[in-house]
Amino acid sequence: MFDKIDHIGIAVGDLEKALSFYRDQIGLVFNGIEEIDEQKVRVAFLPVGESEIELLESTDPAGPVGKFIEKKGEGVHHLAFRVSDIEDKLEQLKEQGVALIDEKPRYGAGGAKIAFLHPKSTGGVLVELCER
Ligand code: CMX
Repeated sequence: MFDKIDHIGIAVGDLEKALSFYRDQIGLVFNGIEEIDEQKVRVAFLPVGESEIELLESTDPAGPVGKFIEKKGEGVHHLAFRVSDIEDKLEQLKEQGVALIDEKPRYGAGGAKIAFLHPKSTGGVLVELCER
């Protein structure tokens, strides 16, 4: 059903500081920064193997990442699975009783279609479906 881990999202207080570890110290390739107004975040993607690390810096304390950092501090924020036919997957999961945050996909970083599942259905992990 899920093809692979597309990316792991990490909430950070300061993108530049986080890059000094992920890019400069452990040497991951840095593919640039994108601001996603709708999500109130600035993100940096760093591919590693078949997946990517997504560093998320909040641009608004009231946004989802700002609220997460205020409550839990910096750390792993979400796990994104690559899927095909995201609309079908959302429909199937809904029929199985999984709590969806997004009933319909929206557009995320890099123009991907994304949708979130609620952590109350996933063992406390914010899960994203991602179709590229
Ligand atoms: N991981 C695990 N649990 C999380 C979480 C996360 N990232 N974010 C929130 N939660 C938990 C909270 O701890 C809380 O649990 P309890 O009810 O047990 O206390 C519950 O979810 C509700 O959280 P909240 O702080 O009250 O926050 P909201 O209800 O306002 O929103 C959520 C929570 C998940 C619906 C919201 O953050 C959301 O819509 N997230 C999806 C969008 C997002 O994260 N975008 C940024 C990513 C950008 C990108 O990759 O494109």
